[in-house]
Amino acid sequence: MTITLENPWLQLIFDPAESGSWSLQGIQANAPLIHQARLDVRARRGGSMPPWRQADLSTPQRSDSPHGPLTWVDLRFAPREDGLAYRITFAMPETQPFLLWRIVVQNQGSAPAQIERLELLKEAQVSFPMRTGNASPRLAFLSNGWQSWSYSGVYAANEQQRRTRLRLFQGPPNVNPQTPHTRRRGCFSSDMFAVLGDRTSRSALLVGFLSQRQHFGSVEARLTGAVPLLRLWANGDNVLLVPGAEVSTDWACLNLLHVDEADPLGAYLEAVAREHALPAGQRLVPTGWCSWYQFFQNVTAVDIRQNIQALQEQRSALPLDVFQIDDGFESQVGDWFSFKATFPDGVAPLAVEIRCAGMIPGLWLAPFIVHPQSRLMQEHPDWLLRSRLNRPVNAGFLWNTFTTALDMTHPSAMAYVEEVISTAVHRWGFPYLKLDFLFAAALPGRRRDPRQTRAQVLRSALEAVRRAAGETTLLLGCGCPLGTAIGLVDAMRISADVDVRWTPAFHGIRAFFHSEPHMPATRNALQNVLVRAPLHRRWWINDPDCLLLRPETELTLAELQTHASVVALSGGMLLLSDHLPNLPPERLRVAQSLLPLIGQAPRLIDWLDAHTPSRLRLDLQNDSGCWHLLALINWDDHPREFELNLEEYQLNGDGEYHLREFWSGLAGVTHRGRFPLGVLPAHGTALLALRPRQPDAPQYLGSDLHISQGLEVTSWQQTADELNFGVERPGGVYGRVYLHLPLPPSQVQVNQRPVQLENCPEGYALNLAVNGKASVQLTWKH
Ligand code: 9PG
Repeated sequence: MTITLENPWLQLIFDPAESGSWSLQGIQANAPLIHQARLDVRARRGGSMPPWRQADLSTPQRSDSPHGPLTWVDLRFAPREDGLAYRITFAMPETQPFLLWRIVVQNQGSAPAQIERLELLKEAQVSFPMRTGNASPRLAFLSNGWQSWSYSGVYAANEQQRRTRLRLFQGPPNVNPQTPHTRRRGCFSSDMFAVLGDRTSRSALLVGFLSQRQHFGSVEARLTGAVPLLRLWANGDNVLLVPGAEVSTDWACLNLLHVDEADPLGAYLEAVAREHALPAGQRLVPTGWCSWYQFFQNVTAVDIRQNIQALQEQRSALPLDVFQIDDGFESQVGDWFSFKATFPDGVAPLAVEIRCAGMIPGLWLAPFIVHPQSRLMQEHPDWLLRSRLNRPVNAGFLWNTFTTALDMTHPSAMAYVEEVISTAVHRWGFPYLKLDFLFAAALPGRRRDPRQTRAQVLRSALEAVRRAAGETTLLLGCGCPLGTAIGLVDAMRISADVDVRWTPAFHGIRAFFHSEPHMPATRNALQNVLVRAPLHRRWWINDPDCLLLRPETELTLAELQTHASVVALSGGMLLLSDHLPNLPPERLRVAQSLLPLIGQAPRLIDWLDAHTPSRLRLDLQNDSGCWHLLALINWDDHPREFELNLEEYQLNGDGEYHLREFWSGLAGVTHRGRFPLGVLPAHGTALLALRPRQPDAPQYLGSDLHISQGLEVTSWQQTADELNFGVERPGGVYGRVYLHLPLPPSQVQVNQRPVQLENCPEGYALNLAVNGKASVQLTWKH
């Protein structure tokens, strides 16, 4: 007897009496097909999956869930020879375009079992519809990295996955050891979720987990053969399942999507948010200053004070919310209660000063990682996470040494971490914590409690951190395996560190490190900021890391403009990290032009077509009208000529648009949906505001005041003989706004003083002195 579960998007078919495999078919045209999908539980010295015909099958039932009503069936299997009995549940939501399923395993035997992997797709075949006239599908795979810094990006089927050549150094922090990273062409892996898509038919499927509370999830794709193969499994970590105990995987999810829809990952990302019962109304996206990328570990209390003072004095010009002290105040990573000589009074007095300067005090802590020279290491060897050889585990080569980690199942280690967190928040006065190197809690090793998976250990450690910090403290995760922190942190670093360089280097050596995918480098940071932009405001607030503005970096002006454009359009936080007393006004102006933050994530138009998205689109509106903010990024290492093609942004090219580029001031009107942009420098960006041309009405065309070229307009009122509008931006600056006016006005006033309009190719330009605000009035005599 065949069983089917169905919703308007999908049909699940399996025949328990037959093969023990299932298939999933899209109901809408052009959908891919998943077939020969099997499940399995891999245990050490374990048995194998019994035939499905021995399963006890429930009749389909309906129930409510966070994902709306769903229909589900259970298959219950009698215990196999190793005592493991399991239940597989398939659930089909009625109003969501995906299938959910999970495996629950119970040890009904008399001996403990060790679970290696819970395979939710042991090996499934995928086929994409062929478009007539097209040869083979052109497959692409979106890989999500394990933690904040781990490379995320899209690969074409004939490529090799990017991986570190420094396994011993970069592996422990950045790579989930249970997610294979091979050099074989066409073999790709991903953490928590992945997308396999076809660039020809524009259809794709997402597989992944709705949470990472129980296990880390891995995805693998083999695109080498005639039929693409997909695997999805929960990392069992060989933990003990004692007699009588039960373990369930997080829900696996399979979602069919269309590559060119406005929000292709939205259905999945929002399901994940619902699964964690995240509140819908989210906090504002914070702005701030961070000490790391200017001072690194050499930071002193004097540096901190100089920058607090600079921000206090420039409050109106640079209104940042958070002032965050980064790594370098503690006497050693791990020894959080003693300070370096350069912080003679610790950090509590600085928190007071930050508050007095009108900002929120923020502090960096790395609660789970341990420096080998710390007292913590000497005094509490029993708190350390150890390898099978009983040596402290390698947590990676950081701060020029091999580091190690705490065993967070050790109650005393956990108590220490809780004390550190609660002291920082409640005694030192920091309501904002950047919690770094969080992967350290989830490294493989022998733990005091051998029953907990690495994901469970990290989750309970983060829960303890949240309890110690209190509900209202803003927690920013960093170096953190992503899924496990959802619902426990307010914000998350989603990228590698930025750097004063575009590509990675180490002690001045560039060539060898050039292709390192997870190392600090502005290129590596921007890669993940874009690929992971859709997570913003769904799972947390995205932190794209600091924007470095000082001229002393090795970054070109074009690279700085790309960095600023990507940070602004990503919608995430804005953090600065320059010594502010030395920052030249023209560089400060770049930061000012990003305030207030846009706050909303862009569409990544070519997300499945390019390694790094190069075409971003935001649709904005306010009193001045609706406009499109488009970015076109030249990721090439050499200058290149570009032409804007509106079709490539899914915009209708029939009408005419006013266009203005923010960085260069290039302006004009599109012709048949196109506009020549000239040569973009290597790593440069064209950032365009486009407004549909309305020849008969006054129109705002843009300005050099705000990167969005429109959000600076706070009011816009128009009558037959008058136009009044206001602009706002921090600080006192001179700016230029551009207008289209069907008739020249008889009078123009700025802040009630008469001024002159200038003619310019796109219409009229108006010079403005803005001191926080300016109001503009144009009048016409009829
Ligand atoms: C403080 C820094 C900053 C930074 C964090 C984190 O691969 N690595 O060698 C590597 C070193 C440092 C690092 C990330 C990776 O930076 O992201 O913002 O807080 O720690 O030590």
